[in-house]
This record gives sequence, structure tokens and C-alpha cells, in this order.
Amino acid sequence: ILFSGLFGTREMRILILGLDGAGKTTILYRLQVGEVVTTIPTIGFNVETVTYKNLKFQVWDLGGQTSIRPYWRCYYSNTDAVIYVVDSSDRDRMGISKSELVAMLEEEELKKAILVVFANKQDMDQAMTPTEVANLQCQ
Ligand SMILES: Nc1nc2c(ncn2[C@@H]2O[C@H](COP(=O)(O)OP(=O)(O)O)[C@@H](O)[C@H]2O)c(=O)[nH]1
Ligand SMILES: [Mg+2]
Repeated sequence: ILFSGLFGTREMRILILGLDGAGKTTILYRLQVGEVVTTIPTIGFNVETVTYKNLKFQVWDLGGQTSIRPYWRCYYSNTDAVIYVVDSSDRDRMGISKSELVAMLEEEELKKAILVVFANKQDMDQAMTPTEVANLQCQ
């Protein structure tokens, strides 16, 4: 239902990104919109893809190896929206998560994309509230 308003003829591309362990793959499976296909481009990062009607979701982990970063760019073109997933309980890596987000938003190909920051893992005792996450990630 959430995505039904997006169905049309043009392919809509949605990236689900964030640090490893943020909960991206879990979200992709929870969407239950089709079979998740994992591909490993030769350069060596996993890309999980689900295609449902004209919606295409692609997921990979940000952070770490700087050598593969230039290759992420291959996936940025024609992106309509980015869902940026943050582990709200991972206080230690809030700063790294933010710098990855900031670096990503510098990409020319993503300038027109809609951004949603998802404060995941709200069930955890030590989780920051969505407001706290927003203050740390988006300012
Ligand atoms: N408590 C809790 N754990 C979660 C939640 N979402 C994901 N996880 C767990 O966090 C870990 C990493 O999730 P995963 O989807 O593999 O993260 P990814 O690396 O971003 O794809 C797994 O053990 C998940 O079960 C959540 O909302 N709450
Ligand atoms: Mg994953």
C-alpha cells in the first residue's frame, strides 16, 4: 500500500543504504515484494535487488573500503529515492553513519532523489529516539 502510489509505467529506483548491520537486508525481506537477488559485481560488494512491478529496490552497505567507493556511482543514476537506514542503538557509529550520508549526498546523480532517514531498531533499550537520530544525522 505504501508504494502503490508509485506504480506507473516508468521504472522507479529506490536505494536502501546505510552502514553494515543497520538492518537494510531485514527491511528488504520485510517488504515482501518479491524475490531478493544478490549479485556481486566483480569489484566485490554485494548488491541485493528486488524488483516489484515498476519498482526496483537496490541495497548495499556503505562504509569501509575506500577502493570500491567509485563503483557505487554506477548504481546512483536515475535514483528516485534513497532510504538511509540508521541503527538507532549504535551510538558509537552515529558519526560514521552521518559522514557516509553526507558523502553520498555530494553525488551529482542523487541531487534530485528524495531522502528518507529511517531510525531503525527502535525496540532496543539503548536506542536513540527518531528526533535524536535526526539531530545527529541530518544537521
Ligand atoms: N533489535 C532489532 N534488530 C534488528 C532490527 N532490524 C534488523 N535487526 C538485526 O540487525 C542485524 C543486522 O541486520 P541486517 O538486515 O543484516 O543489516 P544490514 O547489514 O544493514 O543488511 C541482524 O541481526 C538483524 O536481525 C530491528 O529493528 N531491531
Ligand atoms: Mg545486508
